[in-house]
This record gives sequence, C-alpha cells and structure tokens, in this order.
Amino acid sequence: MPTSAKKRYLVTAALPYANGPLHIGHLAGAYLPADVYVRYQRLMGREILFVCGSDEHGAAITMRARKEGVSPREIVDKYHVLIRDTFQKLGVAFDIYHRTSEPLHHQTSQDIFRKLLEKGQFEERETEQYYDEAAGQFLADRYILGTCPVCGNADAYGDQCEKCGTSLSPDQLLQPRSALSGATPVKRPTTHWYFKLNEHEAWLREWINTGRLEGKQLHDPATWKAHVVGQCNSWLEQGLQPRAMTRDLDWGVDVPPEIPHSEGKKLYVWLDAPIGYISATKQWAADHRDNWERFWKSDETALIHFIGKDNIVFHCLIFPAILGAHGEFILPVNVPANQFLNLEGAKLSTSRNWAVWVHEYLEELPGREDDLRYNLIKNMPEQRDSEFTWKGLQETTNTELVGNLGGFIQRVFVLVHKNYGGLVPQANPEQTFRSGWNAEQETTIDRELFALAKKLEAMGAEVERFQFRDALRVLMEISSAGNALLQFNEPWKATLERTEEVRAVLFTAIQYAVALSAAMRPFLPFAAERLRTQLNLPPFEDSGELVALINDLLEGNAVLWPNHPINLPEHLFARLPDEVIEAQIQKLRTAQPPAQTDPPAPSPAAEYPPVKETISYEVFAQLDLRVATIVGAEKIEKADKLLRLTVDLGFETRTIVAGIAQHYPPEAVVGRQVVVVANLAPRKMRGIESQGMVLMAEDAQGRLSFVRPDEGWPVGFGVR
Ligand code: B3M
Ligand code: ZN
Repeated sequence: MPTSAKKRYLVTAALPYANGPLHIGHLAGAYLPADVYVRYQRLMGREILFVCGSDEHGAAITMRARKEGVSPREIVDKYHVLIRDTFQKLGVAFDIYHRTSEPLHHQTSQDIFRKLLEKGQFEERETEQYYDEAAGQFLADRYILGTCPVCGNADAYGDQCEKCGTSLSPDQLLQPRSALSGATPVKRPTTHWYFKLNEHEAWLREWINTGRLEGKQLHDPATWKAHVVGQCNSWLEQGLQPRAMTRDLDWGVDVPPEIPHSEGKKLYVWLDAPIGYISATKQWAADHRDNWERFWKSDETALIHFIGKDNIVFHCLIFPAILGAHGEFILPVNVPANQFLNLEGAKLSTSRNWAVWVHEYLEELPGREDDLRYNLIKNMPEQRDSEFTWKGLQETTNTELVGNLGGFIQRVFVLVHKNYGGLVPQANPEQTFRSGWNAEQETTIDRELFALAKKLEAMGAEVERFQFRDALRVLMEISSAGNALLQFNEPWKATLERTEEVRAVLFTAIQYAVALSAAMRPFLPFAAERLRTQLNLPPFEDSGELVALINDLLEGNAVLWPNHPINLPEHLFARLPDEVIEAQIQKLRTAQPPAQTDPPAPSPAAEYPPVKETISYEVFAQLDLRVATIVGAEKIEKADKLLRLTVDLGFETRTIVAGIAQHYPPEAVVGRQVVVVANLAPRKMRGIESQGMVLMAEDAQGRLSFVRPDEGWPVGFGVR
C-alpha cells in the first residue's frame, strides 16, 4: 500500500552518539532528508511525528570519556546539549529531541527485554570472551582492535571494520589488542543473553523482499532503495546468527535486576538505542497528553527510519526482528538510508578532524543556514556517495540562491513597488502574455497558475519517493520559470499600451512568489520565513498551507489578492564572498593534512569538475554575452586578487572588477578583446560597482585564460 494511504506518520532520524559534535555528513545522511520529508508532510496537512534524541550509551561514549579523562555522564551532558542546539539552529524541526540516559528510556528498554525473555527469544550462553587483565574489563565492540580478516585494515573494531564496512565479531580479528591498554587480551568465560535472530530469518527475508508478512502487504518493496535491500540480502545470504544483546560494562541500561545473573550486565547499545525512538514517542505523548501507542501499535501509522548506510542492518533486520519478536509493534514501511558524503576529495573523518563541524559553521558563517541546507540537499548521497566542497557551496549560494531564486523575488518586489506602490495589481483574467514555461506560448493567468500547481505536485511526488535532490531541482525550476516569465514579457518596459499586459505578468509573478514561499519551506525554512514577511503574510503554522495553495492554483485561483500590500524588497540571500570560502579551505588544510583514507583511484574523468545540471535553452538564452575590449586596467588597493577593468562595449563603457590580478598584470590585459556577461546584476566589490563579468577559462590547477573572439572582431555584438 502506498505510504500516503496511511493515516499518520512516525518519522525517526538516527540517534546521534553524544560523543562529539555533528558534522555535515550526519546532516546529509539522515537529518536533512528527514527534515525535508517531515516539513513537506506537515505543509500537506498530514499528521506526522518526528522523533530523535541522543544515543548516550555504548563504547562510543565511554571511550570518549576515557580519552577526555571525565565521566561518561559529563560527556553525554556536554554533547547532548551541543547537538540538540545545533539541530535547532539549523532548523531541523523535531517534535522531540530526547535522550537515552532518561529513566523513561531505561524502563522502556528493560520492559522490552523482559518481554523478549518471557517469550523465549533469548538463549543464555556462557562463552569465552576477550578480557584485558591490565584494565580489568571484558572487551567487546570498540574496546577491541585488530586486523580485519577481509581487507587487512590493522585498526578494525570488534564489531565492524570501518574501512571495508564488514560486520565483525571480536573472534574474527587477527592480532587482537585492547583499545584500553594496547595489551594482548586473554580469554575468560562470561554469560550473556543471545537473541535468536536466526529464528527470524525466514520472515525477514520475505518481508524485506516482498513487503508481505503473514499474508498482509505491509509495504511496497519497489519504493525501497536498491542499496538498502541489497545490503539486507547480503546479510540474509550469509545466514543470521544468534546475537548477544548484553555486555559486561558499567555504563548503559541495566539488565533488569530481578533476572538471575544480571549483575554487572548492561543491554547492548544497539538493543537500547532504537528503542530510544519508542521512549521519545512516549515522552512526547506524555508532554502532549496524547497516546504513544497509536503511533507504534497501529497499522494506520507509517513508520519511516531515516539513517546513514552504516546503520542499515540494525534498522532493517535486527530492530524489526526485535519488534516482531515482541509482537505488539509495527514495522517500518521504509528505511530510506543514504550513502556517505565525502569532503573535498576524501572521506570525512572525525578522528583526523577532516570534517566541517556544523556548530562551527553556524558560528563562522552566521545567517547562512539555508546556504548549507541547500548545498547538502542538492548533493545528498541518495544513491551513491557524494561530495561537499567549499567552492561548491559558494557556487550554489551565489548562482542558484542569490542569482536564480533571490534574483526572481527581488525583481518582482522592485517592479510591484515601482509600478503599483507595493500593492498587488488588479489584472484582467482574459489578458494574454508569454508563458514562463515556454517563450513561444501565449498564456493567461489561470493557465499559468495551473502549470505552477502541477509543478508543485511534481515536487511533492519526488519528496514522497525520497528523491530530495530531484525535489529541490523542481523547486528551482519554478524559480527559473518565474525569471523566464519576467524575461519573456519584460514588464520593466511598461508603456501605456502594455499596461494590462504588465499587470497580468506581475500579478502572476507575485503568485509565483507566494507559491515559492511555501514550496521553499521544507528545504530553506529560514528564507521561506523571510519571504513570508516580505509578502506581508502570516508565518507558517505547518498545517496544510501547501496543499491549500495547490488546490487554489489548480482552480486557477490567485493566492494573493489585488491590493494586498507587500513589504519593501530585501535580498533573500547574500553572496558568499571569496574570502570566506578561502578562509574555510585554509582552516581545513591546516587542521589536517589531506586525509589518508584511500579514496578510490581517480578515474581520468574524475579530475574534471562534474557537468552542471541540465538547463533549458530558455535559461541559456537569458545570458547576454557581448564582445568587448579592455581599455583600462588597474590594481585595487588591499585586494591582491582583483583588477578594476574599464571595458568598451561599443554602445557604452563599463567598470568590471575581475579576480584575475594573480594571473595577469594590468598592463598585459589592456587592449585585449574579451567576452563579457552584459546583463549580470551589478554588485559591489571592495566598494567598486562591478557592471558585468569577463569570461575566463580555468584549468585543473586554477590557472585562468581569457575567452576571446578572433583578432579584430567588432565589439558590442552578441555571443551565442
Ligand atoms: N548512534 C550510530 C551512529 O551514529 C547510532 C545510531 C543509533 S540509531 C538507533 O551511527
Ligand atoms: Zn576490513
């Protein structure tokens, strides 16, 4: 059954370990896709609960505490607050951000453990396990290191090799050593509770691959990502084994004390952590006088887990097996896991500090939450690993946010103020003008609004499919169409004969702006709210605004009425200047020698920057390129990269500031013929207004060369 047929949604995002700050890989992996999805569903009027919290148990925490010489409690208290606040500042809109050290969570986990025990789901087993005599501790999971039997990585953990991704048990490690003391461990007997995962293999296989369980169709497997199903099947093929669900540790959820032999035993962190989703729901329900069971124990709930790919088996096999074995809970209808995000050509690495820490980003680039959200959503590792670069952030901010989206809004506001004193104009519904979707086509207001509604629906369909990159692309197509609408109809040429036409065009354009304000909200919540204020509309309540808007537009109805006063234009986004980007690149380089973590051998093509997204001919045709001659050039004080150029376009002379000073001395450029972007919005650089741009070719080393016509070509004419 389609997810949208369900009555309500419960969305979870992986609980981050409270052992360090968040980096951009976390955001791109789980939190931004979840946030976009949830915000979209709220705007579509659906009931949706979005839960998350800190994962405060396990070796991740205790190892960190050892390293910092403090207690685990101090570690989780510190990072829980930092992580929670970072999410909040970035606009990740959880209904609750809980924590697994809360008593409510301990009780919930223990209750589930008891129930599983009662139902005969555990086998108590005594085995020989590695023990560090110097530290006086058993070594499981991350407490033990050794050589990976699969790839030979000398620093594989007892539960997983991070290099090749193989899941391991301590016994598989070659040359095992203690992560605490470095000593070679000895074996000692210990007793643990093993969950009989093997007994669940058959139904898990059926459920993952067909969506069916006991004759019921629980999900549509065609909607699951291929890499998620693939990873599950490769586990299932190897055969599922009983899995220890307890550990010898002194930090974590106690094995319920009334159970014999429970002393000194804690629940395995991967047993208690996903139960954290349930505890968080319980807490939310308690805070809102609601019933948590309607989320977890009703077939009418669609449960969706957003995670990174390293958590797939836990969310698709082990936790579902636990839920199924328990018997009262629903299973997820989808687990849209993302792959990994790389940074500037290498894997993100916390230990090597090869990362962009989100709290630092927020401090160092204030007001640029949406710039980051946009770039990370656009480059989200949905189907394969992807990459973040600082230059890429600059490019998406300056070209797509400032140029396309911000430019459109700015032009609409300026024109409405100039022509109608800031009031939405009256327009004749019969009036024809050129469509923003096709310059050749005559259109009317209602037809244009219908096309807009269809685009909004197309954007939503991509969100429903967990294709957030595509959804964002559709959003930007709407903005491009808005720009094209202006470009094709030139409402700035408001002659007397064109009065009616200009009114219809600007009336339509302002409807686009309203639609964009809602459609932007899942992706760019801060800018959407600013636009809302500019439009003089009330803030969002996240209660069906988008669906109401789409329904109006489908009918050809306006969403902002004549004579509604809009506020003065303000820039929605700000350009990201070179200095800011350079400083961040510098910081990354000094914090860390380029990461050693073997990126795959570069194919020859990998050295070329990827081809940008396809644009329509109409978008290209908006560029006004002209041949020009540089007639003057001088250095700019205290800007060692910039030259101030005087450029002759035949019909006029302009000043252009160009970032070429490190490639050409001023005297070498005077007299050259160049190609200039003549209709680029002017911008101030070092206090000088630059009225266009000179086209330059750039190679892999960042060297620059002029793009120029044949010798002696006449200036002032177009380039196409
Ligand atoms: N804390 C692991 C991780 O951050 C873990 C996720 C728990 S989700 C229940 O990769
Ligand atoms: Zn390995």
